[in-house]
Amino acid sequence: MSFNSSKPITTFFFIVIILALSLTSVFSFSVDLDQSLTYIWPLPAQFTSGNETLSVDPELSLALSGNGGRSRIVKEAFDRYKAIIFKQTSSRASVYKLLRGMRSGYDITKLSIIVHSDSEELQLGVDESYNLLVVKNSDHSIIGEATIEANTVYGALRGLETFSQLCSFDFETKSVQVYKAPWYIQDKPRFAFRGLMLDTSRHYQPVNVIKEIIESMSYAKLNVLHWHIIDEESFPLEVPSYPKLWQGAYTKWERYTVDDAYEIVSFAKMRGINVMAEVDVPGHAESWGAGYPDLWPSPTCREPLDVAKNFTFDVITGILADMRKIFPFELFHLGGDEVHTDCWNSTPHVKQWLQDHNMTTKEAYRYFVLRAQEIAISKNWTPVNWEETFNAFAKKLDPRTVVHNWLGPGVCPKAVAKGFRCIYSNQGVWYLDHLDVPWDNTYTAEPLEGIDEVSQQELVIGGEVCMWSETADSSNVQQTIWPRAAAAAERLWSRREAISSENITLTALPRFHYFRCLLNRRGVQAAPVTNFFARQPPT
Ligand code: CP6
Repeated sequence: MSFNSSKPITTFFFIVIILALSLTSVFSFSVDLDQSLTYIWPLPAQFTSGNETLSVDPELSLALSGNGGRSRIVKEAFDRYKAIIFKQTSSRASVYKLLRGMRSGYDITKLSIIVHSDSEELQLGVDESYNLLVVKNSDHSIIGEATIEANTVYGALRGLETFSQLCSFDFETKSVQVYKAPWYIQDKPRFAFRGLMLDTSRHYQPVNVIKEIIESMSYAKLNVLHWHIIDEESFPLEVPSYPKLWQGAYTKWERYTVDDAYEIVSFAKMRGINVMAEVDVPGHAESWGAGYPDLWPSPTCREPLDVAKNFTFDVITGILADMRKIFPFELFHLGGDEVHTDCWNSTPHVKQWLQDHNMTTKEAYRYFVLRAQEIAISKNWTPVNWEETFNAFAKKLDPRTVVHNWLGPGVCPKAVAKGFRCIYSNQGVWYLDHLDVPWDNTYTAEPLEGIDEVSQQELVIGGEVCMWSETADSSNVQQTIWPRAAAAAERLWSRREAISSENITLTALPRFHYFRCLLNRRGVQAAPVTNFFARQPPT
């Protein structure tokens, strides 16, 4: 499928950018500290800038063309970004313009967006590349003003985000300016999977809060919301096939209807973000028994789910059938972590079943995981598991399984050596509820650490920061996610050479700080960068 290939954009426009990039001697990945108003986060793959300042018309118009030229996704994104860019511009700007006797005194009055493909399919590896050019509007210029060119609408969204970060409000002229123009930017992500996990079982998160989180993810170019919907503490999701399951919610208000879930998925798609749902079996599922106590091996052994009953797998089949209608993303997370099987052995009917099937509890764990995987695969999903399943029985795991790291940094090198794909989430640095982890540890964590072969590196599809919510609800979730999620976001988007671990106080910290403030300006409750050395006043 063409949208999956990362073939370069081949048009006249592309050639102009290549020329600009190769002719300019300032091909810099480092950032000048004195140019504090044009920071971009995450850093684009390639860019050059100049030393002109351009003004942007608050009535900036959109010229959308190409096969994707009728895309509602792009049009709505343009409107959102326009509101962000001109937030501080007076609604009387056009009056000022008249008073100053200008017809159009602005350097940039139009944003052209060219989208080559009309496919809006959003899957892993979708082409998110874009070219962005911001030059002065002049009668002699063939390619004037601001232009974004992308293969897909999702590339256009990433380009819009970058364009919005180039625009800053100037408090002298009370207008929006682009500093350091002309800009030539060629950008694409380093990893296809750039995730944030949100746990809605330990604390319920209202739908609006989930949407705010998704919106803020798009600012950092994160592209997967891993929705850890259900766990042992609560079962908030409506499952029509087994309508008593959401009796496991904390209260009848702390629930998601099927319509809520649809709304979250479509809200995310409008921002180029996939939703990977998780049903964590068999170890994190006690709440399922509130509605269906038969899923518990016994009233005193409520977890792991009863491996001895077909009913358990009927319920999993029903849940996955209902969820398949909501979640179109090809990856589906089946958990599989922290399975403590002791009480299977001390429950008479389970013990009998183990004997009848000649299984140890470890083998029964494997049997459970593989049977759940088969259900997901039969629904055309690719299963993802936390790393314990790989650690316990790599040889028996379906080779399509994506191994999700969390226990320290070690498993991805082992998994990719065996041909599995892997997602990096080392808990020591990428678990956001570990508040004592300084931002630079999050930033310098490297998903490809310990993997030298290129063919194996390619199996690491990306990484994910995790927001476990034992200690976070809607009152503090955003300030726990941000700013450290942004540190991981740059690691996952930008070229490894461009964001080396050396000198980050010079190359990353000022931009990181600036991005944190940008989040605040956009209404995201991002916490201060705590281990920031003395903040320099702007000069
Ligand atoms: N819940 C589930 C959790 C954790 C995991 N799975 C977890 C374990 C240790 C830490 C943080 C979170 N709360 N379902 C592990 C993947 Cl330190």
